[in-house]
Amino acid sequence: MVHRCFIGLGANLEQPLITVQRAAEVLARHPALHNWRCSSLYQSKPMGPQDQPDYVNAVACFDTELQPLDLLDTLQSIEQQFGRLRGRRWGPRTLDLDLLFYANENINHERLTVPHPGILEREFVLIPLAELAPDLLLPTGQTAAVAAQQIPLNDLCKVV
Ligand code: A4P
Ligand code: MG
Repeated sequence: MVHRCFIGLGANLEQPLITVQRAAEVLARHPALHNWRCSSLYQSKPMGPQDQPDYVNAVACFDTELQPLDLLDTLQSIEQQFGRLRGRRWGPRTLDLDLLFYANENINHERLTVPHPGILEREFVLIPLAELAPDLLLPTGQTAAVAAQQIPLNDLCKVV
C-alpha cells in the first residue's frame, strides 16, 4: 500500500543551500520514494538558540510503501550521508529531515511522533507546505493555506 508523506528539510551549516539541494536530489532518486515534489527553498531565522546561522528550509512530498520506522531509518541514513553533526537540541545541523505527515496516521512511538508536533508554530514549515499542498488538512482542521496566512513570517524569504 502506498502512503503519501511530507517531510521538512533543514540545514544551517556548511553551505546549507547546496546541502538542501543535494539532499533533495538524493531523495528524489531514492528507489522507495515516488512522485517526489519539493517546494521552493526558504531562508529562515533560527528557532531556538539564536547564536547559530540562519537556516535553509523546504518541504517535500512523495509516495512510499515503506513503513514509518523504515522511512525514518531511510531519512536518518541520508542525514548521516550528509555528515549530520548531532549537537544540542534545536542547535545547528548539517542536515535535518523531519517526517511531518505519514498519510493520515497518528504515530506515538519512542522514535517517531507524527504528525510532527512543531508544524503549526513553524513558518519555515507552514509556508513551503502551503506552497506544495494548499488544500492539505492539518490536525486543527484548517487547510495549510489558511494556517500559512495566519503565521508571522519572521523574515522568512524565498531563495530558490
Ligand atoms: N523523532 C521523533 N519524531 C520524529 C519525526 N516526526 N521526524 C525522533 C524525525 N525524527 C523524529 O531528532 C531527535 C529524534 O527525534 C530522532 O532520533 C527521531 O527518532 P534530531 O533531529 O536528532 O534532534 P533535533 O532535530 O535536534 O530535535 P527536534 O526536537 O527534532 O528538533 P526539530 O524539531 O527537528 O528542530 N530553525 C529553523 N529556522 N529551521 C529549522 O529547520 N530546526 C530545528 C530542529 C531547530 N531550529 C530551526 C530548525
Ligand atoms: Mg529533527
